[in-house]
Amino acid sequence: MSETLANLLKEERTFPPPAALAAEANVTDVAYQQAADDRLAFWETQARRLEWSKPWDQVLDWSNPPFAKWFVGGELNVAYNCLDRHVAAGNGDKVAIHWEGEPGDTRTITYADLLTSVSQAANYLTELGVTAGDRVAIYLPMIPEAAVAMLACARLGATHSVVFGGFSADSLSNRINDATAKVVITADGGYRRGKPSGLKSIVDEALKSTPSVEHVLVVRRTGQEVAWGEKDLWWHETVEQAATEHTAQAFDAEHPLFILYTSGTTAKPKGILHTSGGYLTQAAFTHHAVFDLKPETDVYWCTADIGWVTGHSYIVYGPLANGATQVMYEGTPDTPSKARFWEIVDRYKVTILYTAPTLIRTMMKWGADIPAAHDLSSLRILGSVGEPINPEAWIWYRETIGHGNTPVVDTWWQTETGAIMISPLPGVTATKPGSAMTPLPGITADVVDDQGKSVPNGGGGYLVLREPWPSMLRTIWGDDNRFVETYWSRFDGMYFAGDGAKKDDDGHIWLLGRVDDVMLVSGHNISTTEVESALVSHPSVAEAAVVGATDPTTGQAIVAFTIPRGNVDTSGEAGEALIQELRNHVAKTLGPIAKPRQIMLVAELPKTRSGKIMRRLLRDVAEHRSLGDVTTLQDSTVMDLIASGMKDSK
Ligand code: 6R9
Repeated sequence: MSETLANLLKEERTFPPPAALAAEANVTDVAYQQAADDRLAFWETQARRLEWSKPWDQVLDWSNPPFAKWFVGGELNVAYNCLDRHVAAGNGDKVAIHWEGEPGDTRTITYADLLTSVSQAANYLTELGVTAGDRVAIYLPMIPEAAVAMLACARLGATHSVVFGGFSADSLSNRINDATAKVVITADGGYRRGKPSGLKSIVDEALKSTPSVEHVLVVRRTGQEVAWGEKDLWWHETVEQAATEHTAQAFDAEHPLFILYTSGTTAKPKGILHTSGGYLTQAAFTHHAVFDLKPETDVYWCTADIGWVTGHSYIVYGPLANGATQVMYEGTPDTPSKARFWEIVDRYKVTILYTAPTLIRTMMKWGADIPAAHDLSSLRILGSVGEPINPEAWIWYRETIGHGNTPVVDTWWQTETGAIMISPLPGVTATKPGSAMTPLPGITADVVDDQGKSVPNGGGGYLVLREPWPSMLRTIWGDDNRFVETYWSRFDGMYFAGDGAKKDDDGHIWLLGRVDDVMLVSGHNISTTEVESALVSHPSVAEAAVVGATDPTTGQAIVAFTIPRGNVDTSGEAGEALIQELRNHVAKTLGPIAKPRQIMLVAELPKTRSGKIMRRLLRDVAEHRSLGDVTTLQDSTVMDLIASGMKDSK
């Protein structure tokens, strides 16, 4: 970048940890020192959180970078670590999952129950011929069987590939074929927005072009009519009839655990491969440290879908390895009413909530009176993941949901990193709204310039990771070259995350969005995140997405798509006045260079199923092009709405 990424937004507020929480915190600042003194010894200590059948001979083999091996020679079973050992320790009756379906049905599942179900699934998958190293595709709604299926695969050493329920038949068959999956585990359907959605019908469509699939296991969730073929088997007639005892076998620390596809910007999704020992070590450590999890008393709730990496690491593997009690919810936050989340927090007395900025901003749009009508006093830690959280959304989260004294941990990581990398520690860090703050103990992150040189405090550039970490991706499934190309070729000897970032004057890290999204306006690099945060800091704005559109005079010009808060009048002249006010507000906050050329008031933004704004599609709209690939879009009607609004405003 000619000039560094813009360093425009100044945030002066800081929030130290509550004294009582700090006094009892799982992890203190000593951990940073220990990890700095001897990083590998630090990770060895963390690996001892798990039960290994055979200890490792070497912590890290980095003799063939970027292909890492962690805990070389060690053996363990991932599912055993998530289930059997808790039951063996006398915690079988402890609730693992308080599950709530969207229609209001509930299930309470103890660790012993979960072990039984996973053993049955492992036994039946074995009967179907699934053995260690085989791939199994999982295409399920947010029902307990999703976790059961993943853990049953882990138990057998079969590699799971979870595909978001709701991805198209095409996306599903591409992923099945790339991994040559032998079995697909699905359901007749699931509940979303008050209606049963079909899943089995999409699998049927996908299976027209997936020669590797031998069997389809179908969970009955909605009871809807489904077509039935010779590969199809009902879960309740097979798995639920299988033997309830299963002895887990240990696998090598580097045994493949799962593949998870990220779409990125290119057409062909990347199958990110994670392995066993290092992955589970870091998932368990970070869940313990970042959420300060007290397994005896906490009730933890991560609102992510299991089809996102967040669901893998922070619904299934991290929390269960730590013996947590958690809530799992099937549906959307506005069904049957916009109070659904707060009813759940109140009902189960949730203490730790982990959600995404998109949801926080949606709640802001709906208004503070909805959460205010519920008792949220049980909450003690709030987490955020998936996108940069705008400072105003951060403050709103802390004030409105966290009754003004609950630490907010903004956690930066990726499918590729497997677990949280940059985040405050709730008992240690004095947080700044909008900053992910510092790398966790044992992690070496940095911000570098074009040449790969570390930028000084106050500077901006590219986020990199300098040293391998236990839960790092091991490769892209079937494509080592692409793994090296994508992540390890931009800067010598460093992992390139693809995110822009800056260091503030204290050296704290601020994420600025994907580098592909950075705008170049009259020779200045301006980050989408900073302009979006400036917009969200206006009291009339709930959410904003900003893109650079080609402009004859400035090269690129800023075009903003803005969702007003619920109570704001946007009709006719009032709308026009608001747009002018917002343009001036951005210019005043960030400087005239960042003043948007155009602001559109919209009702929705295009998002992926994991809630990330798809700026690529907005760029297509802003530049009057036909839309690119929309298959990962959560709701495809959104784009028609936005595109027609765009024409009207011209
Ligand atoms: C866990 C997850 C990864 C990308 C990542 C970055 C963005 C995630 C963030 C964040 C700013 C945070 N991202 N967390 N940006 N602050 N706290 O989201 O994985 O779906 O692979 O996405 O998400 O751009 O590179 P994944």
